[in-house]
Amino acid sequence: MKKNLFTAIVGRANTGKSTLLNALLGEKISIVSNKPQTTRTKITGIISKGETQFVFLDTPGIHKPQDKLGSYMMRAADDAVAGVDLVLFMVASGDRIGPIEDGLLEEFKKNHIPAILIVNKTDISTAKEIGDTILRFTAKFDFEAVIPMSAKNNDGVEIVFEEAEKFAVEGEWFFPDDMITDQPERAIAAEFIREKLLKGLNEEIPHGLAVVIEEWKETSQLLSIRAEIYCEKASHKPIIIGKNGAKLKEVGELARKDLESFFGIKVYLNLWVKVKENWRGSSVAVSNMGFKDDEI
Ligand SMILES: Nc1nc2c(ncn2[C@@H]2O[C@H](COP(=O)(O)OP(=O)(O)OP(=O)(O)O)[C@@H](O)[C@H]2O)c(=O)[nH]1
Ligand SMILES: [Mg+2]
Repeated sequence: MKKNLFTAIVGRANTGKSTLLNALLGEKISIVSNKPQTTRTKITGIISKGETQFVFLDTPGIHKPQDKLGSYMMRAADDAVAGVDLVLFMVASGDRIGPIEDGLLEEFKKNHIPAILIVNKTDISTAKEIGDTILRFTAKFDFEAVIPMSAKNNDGVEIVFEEAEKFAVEGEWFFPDDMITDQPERAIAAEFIREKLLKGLNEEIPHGLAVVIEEWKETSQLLSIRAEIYCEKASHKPIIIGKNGAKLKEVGELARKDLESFFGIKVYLNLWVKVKENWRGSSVAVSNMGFKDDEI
């Protein structure tokens, strides 16, 4: 008998939600960085195992939106939570309950959504800290299960499948059994490039970056991609390009390797940097960058 399960992974920024999605999939589909608010939209990971098709939805970390992009991100997270069979509520060991966590737990209660508490980053935490974190959160909400884990070290990930499967519902699968995501190829490519930029640049610049794929040509031997990197300030452009183009070259090399391994074909990557002042504050610009509500 076939079963399926829709699960959203939610929590504040930087707790390790995307790392978990990738660990569940055994493949990198959702980009990861040490900067908060890395994930900007809902990312689907599909795993078909035995009788069950698991559909995990990685979501943008919950935060108080400061601009139109932030509002879009929070709508994407809300939208992912609505209608799922189960929520994986992720905190990092040592986290306290703030307004963000309170708000989410209230939402689960109000909508009667079962939730599993995931306490991540146990590899950098003491047993006492892990225990205290569990006590703090379980005192606030009646979780279906508690899973301490290190998503980064792939430790505890199998238990997520075991616990989540209990909430699977009988029914046909929604996706072909070899499909791992419903993200369009271009969106995946743009994200892989953005990840390398996030890693290579510090603080102020990454939040104002967007990557748009302008050209995509594929032959049997070569995938040729032209992408435009948008930043918000003219002063950011030379930093992204680097001395004699060194930074952009480094980003391009790293992204190309990831793209080649993901798409299984040789990739030619052509990157351009453009300035679009304050695009995150404009609904039209946010939508033009590919963040369209009808796509959530
Ligand atoms: N030590 C440790 N670090 C982790 C673990 N899981 C994730 N990280 C790190 O935490 C940072 C954030 O990880 P992400 O997976 O991008 O977090 P996220 O919750 O998706 O973040 P947003 O998309 O910004 O909401 C990265 O530097 C990860 O490498 C873990 O189990 N242990
Ligand atoms: Mg993320």
